[in-house]
Amino acid sequence: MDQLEKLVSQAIADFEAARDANSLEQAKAQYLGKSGSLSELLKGLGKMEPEARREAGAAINRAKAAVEQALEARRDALRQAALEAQLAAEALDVTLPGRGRGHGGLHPVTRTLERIEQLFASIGFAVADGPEIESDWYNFTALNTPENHPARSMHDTFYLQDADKVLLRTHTSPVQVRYMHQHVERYKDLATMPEIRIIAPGRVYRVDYDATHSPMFHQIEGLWVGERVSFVDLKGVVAEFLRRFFETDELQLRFRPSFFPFTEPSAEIDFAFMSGPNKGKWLEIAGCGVVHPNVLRHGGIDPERYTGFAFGMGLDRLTMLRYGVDDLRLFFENDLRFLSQFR
Ligand code: 2NM
Repeated sequence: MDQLEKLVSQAIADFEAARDANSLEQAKAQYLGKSGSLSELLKGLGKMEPEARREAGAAINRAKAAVEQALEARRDALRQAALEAQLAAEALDVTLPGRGRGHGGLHPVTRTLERIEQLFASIGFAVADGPEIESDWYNFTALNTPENHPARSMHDTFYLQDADKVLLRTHTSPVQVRYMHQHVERYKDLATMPEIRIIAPGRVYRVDYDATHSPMFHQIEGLWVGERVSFVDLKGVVAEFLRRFFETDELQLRFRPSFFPFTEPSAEIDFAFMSGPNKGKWLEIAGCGVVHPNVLRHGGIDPERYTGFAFGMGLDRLTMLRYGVDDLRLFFENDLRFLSQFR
């Protein structure tokens, strides 16, 4: 059975030569397939004498088992090699540094807002808010703004379509009137009513767009109502606020007479640094005044007994001054190259 031994070693050699599963299966067919050499030998047994057939059959079956075993061994070897190749190709270098996750941060306007809220909280002001979609009554009428005032025109205000005199608020003053109502409602006995000291920050909307105006911007307004509140208190609060906001006592303040429908008298507040790069340059910072009796009345407060002052500032503008930003639009473009500088 020299022939069988040759066949087995040839099979083993062919299997070894197979470089992948596909060629191995092809090599297998030559020996174990339907018309493979071993199958042909087994078919030939039928023509033999019984004695010779038994012997030959046993020998062929041994050879077949040897070939099958070699095949299985080669299959295992190829599988293992394929797995190793895959592992090598997909290897991760666990010692590489991580890519990290970008850090978020508060928007510069939010940072300024939080700072201002803390600052006013420390001198007894609560924070109040209200709807950005306002009625014509709260936004204008309650604030003593007459029908023919330019602020009421389509040109300056975003009115909502198909809604009866509903608009995007043009200032946060409506919040102050709403708050007065709530306050009076809560403390029915006006004799023991505590003073109102609030700031009302938030988004406001006007038809305007250039480097220093955005159709949406942020305002912060303050209101102090009590039995003997006057312009003197207003000056004190504003001066204290500016000194603490800009972290310097080297500030000059100037109140320029002005006009607002909701305050009388009214003023514009300018300030100038007495040192530093902007030394001596007057910068407009706020509008203010003593709350008009009609506004107190609309808020449910007796103007014969109570007085108050109010002021309003642009939060975006305060942020520009604080961080030295020269274009307001940068705050609303959400460009991370800009925003990430404030983290
Ligand atoms: C300003 C300027 C002057 C103001 C008035 C009121 C209210 F509701 F009490 F009447 N709130 N804010 C006011 C006064 C706002 O912004 C430039």
